[in-house]
Amino acid sequence: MSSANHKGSIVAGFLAPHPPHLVYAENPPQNRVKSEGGWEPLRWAYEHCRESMERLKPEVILVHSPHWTTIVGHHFAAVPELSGLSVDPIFPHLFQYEYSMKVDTELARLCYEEATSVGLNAKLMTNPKFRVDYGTIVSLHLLNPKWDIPVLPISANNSPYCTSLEVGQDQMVRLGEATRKAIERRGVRAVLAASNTLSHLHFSKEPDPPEDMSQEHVQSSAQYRWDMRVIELLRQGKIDELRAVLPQFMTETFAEVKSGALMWMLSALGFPKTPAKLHGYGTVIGTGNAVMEWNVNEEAV
Ligand code: 2X7
Ligand code: FE2
Repeated sequence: MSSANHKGSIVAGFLAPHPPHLVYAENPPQNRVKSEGGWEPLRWAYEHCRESMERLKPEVILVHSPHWTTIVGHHFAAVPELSGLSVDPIFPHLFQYEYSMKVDTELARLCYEEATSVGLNAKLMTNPKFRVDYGTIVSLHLLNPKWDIPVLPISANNSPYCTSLEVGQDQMVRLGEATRKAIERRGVRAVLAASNTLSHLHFSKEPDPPEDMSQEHVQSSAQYRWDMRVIELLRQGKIDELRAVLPQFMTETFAEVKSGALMWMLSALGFPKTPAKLHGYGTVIGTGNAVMEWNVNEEAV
């Protein structure tokens, strides 16, 4: 790992959605339940991310997941190794994953320091028996199935749900800035994973079997059009326009980005006006999932 005397940097950011179906469909040894495949276009999109990860050689992956919800404050995992069985509460028949991950606890401490210094309520999560949520695991697995890079899971404080969209998103902007400063102080090459689906209205009845791709389709044309609009803005680097329409997008499509990961990542990247790469888009039980990448610091490779 780089020395703390050397200034660290964010080498890439990924929009890395976490439907458990994608891990289920891949049949990795860690997942106790097996499938006949499915959702290939999205899984191929993640193959491009895996190639980027090989090239970028990050020393840590930070992931912000909406399924680690914390009521008071933004939490940073600060246990050197976390392992156990993670079961998706909604799709236990698809996701029963035996995980084992090394955590960059020093980076957690620096993130905590930086977050509290800008007035955010933050906490270090030090419970060694903590059960890691499926959102964190799915995004991390899909980006790096070898699990050979330390990680830093970050919780989703539910301020956008119990205060207002504006307060919630403002907190994510500050959390992103704090995260960037912590990475610089830590002296590591970091990748950020925003673990978010876009439009989030989904089917109320699951196909049988779940991987029957003849049943997979967009939930509504309006949702699809919203997803395309958001993706196009990101592809063109029109970040100011994106920020202006995000509240309406969140409200009209129940977009999972409301929980803050996308805003956190864009803020940490300095709201890049460079075009994002779209690796792929696809639906999972009707929700809209875009796999995207920002290389804002390519010269650091
Ligand atoms: O958590 C999720 C999700 N965000 C999208 C689709 C399907 C399942 O779980
Ligand atoms: Fe989700």
